[in-house]
Amino acid sequence: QSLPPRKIRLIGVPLDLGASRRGVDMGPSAVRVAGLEKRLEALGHEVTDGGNILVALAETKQAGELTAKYLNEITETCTRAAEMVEEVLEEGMTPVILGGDHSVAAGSVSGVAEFYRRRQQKVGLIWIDAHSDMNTPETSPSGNVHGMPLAALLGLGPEALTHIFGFSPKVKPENAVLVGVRDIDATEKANIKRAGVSEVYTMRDIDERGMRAVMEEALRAAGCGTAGYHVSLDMDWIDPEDAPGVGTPVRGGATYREAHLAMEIIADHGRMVSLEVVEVNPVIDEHNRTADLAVELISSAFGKKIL
Ligand code: Z70
Ligand code: MN
Ligand code: MN
Ligand code: MN
Repeated sequence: QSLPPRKIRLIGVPLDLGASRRGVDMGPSAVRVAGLEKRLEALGHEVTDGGNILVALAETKQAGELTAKYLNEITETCTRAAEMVEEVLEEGMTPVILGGDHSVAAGSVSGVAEFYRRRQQKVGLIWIDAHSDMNTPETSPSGNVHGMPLAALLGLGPEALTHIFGFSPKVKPENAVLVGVRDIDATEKANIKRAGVSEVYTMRDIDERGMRAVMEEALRAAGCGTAGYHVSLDMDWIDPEDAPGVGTPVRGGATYREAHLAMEIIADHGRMVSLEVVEVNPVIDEHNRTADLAVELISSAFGKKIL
C-alpha cells in the first residue's frame, strides 16, 4: 500500500540465553504461526523465510561468568545473525529479524552497520522498549545479556559484543533513539550519559506530547545524516494488557493504538532499512495474542493502512 513493494527476508533467532525467564526461544515460531509471511505478502511485498539461526540450548551449556551469563554462546549467535543480516542487505532485501531475547540486536544491528560502513554511510537506530538495555557486565543487576545490547552497539561492554565485525560503535549516539522507556536501572542512567545518548523519550513524554510528536522527533534524529534506520521493537514496550506474552512485563506501556500509530508513522517516512521484533514469549501468552499483535505491528510498519 503506502510503501513501495519490498523484498523481505524473515530471519528467526530462537535465543533465550540472554533472559532469565525461559520461553522466548519459541517467539519466532509463534510469530510465523500467526501468519506473518502471508500478511506481508498481502500488502504486495515479496517475502521469503530464511529459517532460524542456530542457537545453543541452555540445558547443554554452562552460564559461565555470572556478570554476563552465556556471553560466549550469545556472541556466537549474534555473529551469525550479523553475517546473515549483512548478506540479506547485500542481496537487496529488507531483513525482518524475529527474536528471541533482545540480545540478538547486538548482532542484527552490527550486520546493518557493517553493510552501510562498506558504503561509507551511517545507520540510525530506533530502540522501542520498556527498558533501556544500557547495562554492561559491570553494571548489570541481573547478569542477563538482554539488558546490555544497546550499550554494546554504542561501544560500552565486553569486546566480544561491541566488536562484531571488528569496529565500534555501530551507531553514533546522536542517531540512537530510545522510545517508550519506563524501567531504567540507576546504573543504566549513568551509561546513557556516558555513551552520549540524548534522544530518550520516556512514557511520560508520550503521555504529555503524544505519540505523533515523539515519533517525528525520534525519526528525525535517527535519520539525520544516515542511510536510514533499523527499528528494534521489544514487545514489552506495549502494555501487558495488550501484550501479556513477553519476557519481562512492565505496567504502564504503550496502548494498542499508540503502538500501531508509531508503526504507521515509521511506514509513512519510508526510511526503515530493517526491523526486528523481540521478546515474544508464547509460554506465558494468552492464545498467541502477543504474536498476533507482533504480526499486526510488523504489517503496519510495512505500510498496512486502515483505508
Ligand atoms: C534489567 C537488566 C531487560 C528486557 C528486561 C532488565 C533488562 N535492566 N531487557 N527485559 N528486554 O536486567 O539489565
Ligand atoms: Mn513467500
Ligand atoms: Mn529490550
Ligand atoms: Mn524490554
